[in-house]
Amino acid sequence: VSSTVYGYPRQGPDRELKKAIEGYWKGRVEAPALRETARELRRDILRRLSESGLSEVPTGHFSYYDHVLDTSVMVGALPERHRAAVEADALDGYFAMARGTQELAPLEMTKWFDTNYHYLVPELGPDTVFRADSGKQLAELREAQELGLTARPVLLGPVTYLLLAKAAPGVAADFEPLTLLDRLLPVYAEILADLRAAGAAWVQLDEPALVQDRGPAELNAAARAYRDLGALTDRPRLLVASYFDRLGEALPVLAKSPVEGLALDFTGPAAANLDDLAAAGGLPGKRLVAGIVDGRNVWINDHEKSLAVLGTLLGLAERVDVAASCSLLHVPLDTAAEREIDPGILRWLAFARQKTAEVVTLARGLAGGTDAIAPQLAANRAALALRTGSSLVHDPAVRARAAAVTEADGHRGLPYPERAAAQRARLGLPLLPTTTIGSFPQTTGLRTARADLRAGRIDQAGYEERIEHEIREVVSFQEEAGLDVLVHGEAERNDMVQFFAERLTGYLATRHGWVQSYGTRYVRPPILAGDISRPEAMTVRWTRFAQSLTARPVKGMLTGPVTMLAWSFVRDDQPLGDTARQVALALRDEVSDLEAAGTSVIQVDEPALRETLPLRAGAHAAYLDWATAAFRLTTGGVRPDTQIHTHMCYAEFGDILRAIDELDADVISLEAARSHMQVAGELAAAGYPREVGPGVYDIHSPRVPDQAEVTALLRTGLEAIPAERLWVNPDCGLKTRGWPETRRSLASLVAAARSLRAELPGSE
Ligand code: THG
Ligand code: ZN
Repeated sequence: VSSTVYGYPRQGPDRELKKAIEGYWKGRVEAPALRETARELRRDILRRLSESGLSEVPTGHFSYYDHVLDTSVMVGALPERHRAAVEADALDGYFAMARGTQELAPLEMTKWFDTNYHYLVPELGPDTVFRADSGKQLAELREAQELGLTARPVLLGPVTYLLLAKAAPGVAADFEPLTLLDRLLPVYAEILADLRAAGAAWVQLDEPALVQDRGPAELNAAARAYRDLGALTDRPRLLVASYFDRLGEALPVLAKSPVEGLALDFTGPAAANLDDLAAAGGLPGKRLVAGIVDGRNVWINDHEKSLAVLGTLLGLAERVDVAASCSLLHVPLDTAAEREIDPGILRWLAFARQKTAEVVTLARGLAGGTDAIAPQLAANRAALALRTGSSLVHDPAVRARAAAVTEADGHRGLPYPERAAAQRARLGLPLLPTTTIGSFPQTTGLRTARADLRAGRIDQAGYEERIEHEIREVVSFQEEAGLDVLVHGEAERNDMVQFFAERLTGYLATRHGWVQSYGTRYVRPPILAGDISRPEAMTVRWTRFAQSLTARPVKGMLTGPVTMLAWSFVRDDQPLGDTARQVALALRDEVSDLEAAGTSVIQVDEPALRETLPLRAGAHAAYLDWATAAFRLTTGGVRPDTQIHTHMCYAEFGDILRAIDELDADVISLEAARSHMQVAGELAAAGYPREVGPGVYDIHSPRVPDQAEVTALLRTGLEAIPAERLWVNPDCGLKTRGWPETRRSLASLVAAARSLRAELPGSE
């Protein structure tokens, strides 16, 4: 029984990789120094994995930015526009594809399945010519071999690579990348031959796209791909890996293929793989790698349960090995770095380093019986008991309150048309009211103030003075700019999830728990550890302060329950819907306190509502039910004349239009500028009856729109949404932007709204 993992956090204990890459971009680090930092970090990972007793280490999973982009490089699928840059300098060309340049747009970025990692979307077309470039894979394999380790190169598989791709600019949008499979397979064949020549006994091909609902054409492509690759004579043994859900219809396809091994996920919803595998007659003659340690959450494994599953699997394959369910990229590095979390609690948490040790223990237990791992089993049992018995986990008052929630709690007192009339009377806004999404530029001064407070260089009073000053500036700027509904700017917030997590009981925050979000950007997802309650109001103080400075309405700003779950590590000991309900009740109290403090407009952001949609359509309805119920529980208790806003980023709303309607928010703002208001049309076509603010400029770029451009977008918006229900706002929050472009962009926005208002009937 061997033990392995598929990937490991790349950034280093102190995010050395981020610092080296960003230093390189700024010209402060030379290319050789960056390469050396990366090499050292890879060597550290290999040493650490082998010291933990892992029998087979993965290679090739390292990345300067993203492993899907690395795959595009490996198969030579570079966008035409970047080819010259790549030929001039491979590293600079690579970063040009990832981030763009003054002249050239980068590749599009999107979510890696239902995780919080983002990958760069391959751009393909009928003219794409693939060409094998095994260089990176070979170099990383050699590094492991030089340390004397048994290494297994990990590659993104050809089917998933094509399924993640989209039509390149200028190619018909209905082009199907999967039609390129026959051209791509010979390139994989060449790379496999190179890896075998270099001494790789096994190569892993990751095919997570096969855990999604796939039709006959796609399943056929998978069958063909692995029949053809399996038929090659000059190749290593092949391990086809799936993760994030059950393999379903693709399981018999891969089981019948000539590949020597399958890696399956046996955690969460993917635990269904066990029954599916038994029903399919197992994997006779094949190697099964069992992903039994959850690779994307932070709880310790239940060893006795896992050994029972592994024991059953022994009868279903020729050989069974133990692994984490997916790459450990999605969890932080090491719990030992968390000095501020109670040591008793740390014992029930496992980050990448601890998960690797769990995999090794389970492999030993499977091979040698429970006697072989008696001390580890005892420690595991004790730690699990600590968690079950913890007072952080169980709060009877929270449970009682959640159990007493009624259907009526999730419904506003009056239907939307009557609420809208009451809100119109209370707020007295003009047609096409202008507002922003919530955050204003987070200046280095603000970040320094937060760091100074932490380090004790300034005291709480000094910090609050700094925040007050910032809010005064932001409010007076918005008044001068002529915005109608103001915000306080969120100067006091670091991250829109972390800020609330730090103020709610039952949540744990980490100091060093960085997880890659995209490229050199990281987040520290907080941990939903126990029953959630709110000891005191979280946002009222600064909202009230901002409101005291102006006669115009200031929006209260909250992060919604679905996003709080999506960007945290969630409990695995109760259904997600139960956790969402507890978070919703805490937020409901905040909404109520804001309302009592005189706030007339309250925004509850749900940018993650779409991105958390389950991978398989069969699970969508249940998810959307608890998700919309949690939002309505958060907002359902307010008076009819309190206006509830929500905001969502990202533009693919097609799958969730019904859910957006069921939120019953009075106003929704959405990302729309890059798609030229397309979502306004989609919402209107779906009969959406309430107010909409399709973003009129893209805040992800420093580009400043002029008044004519905003006016044109608003006219498009007005074709879909009547003026009485159309709001004017940017695409998203402004915290990543600078002040100069923010001033000019908002000036265009207000000027466009005013000039259009003057044209509309019923305006004075
Ligand atoms: N908060 C959280 N999760 C998220 C987002 C968020 N997931 C999805 C999306 N937004 C990811 N986007 C980003 C954007 C910027 C950064 C990270 C994720 C970022 N991070 C800083 C860095 O790496 O330097 C660190 C920020 C910090 O100090 O906390 O800039 O908004 N939870
Ligand atoms: Zn947004």
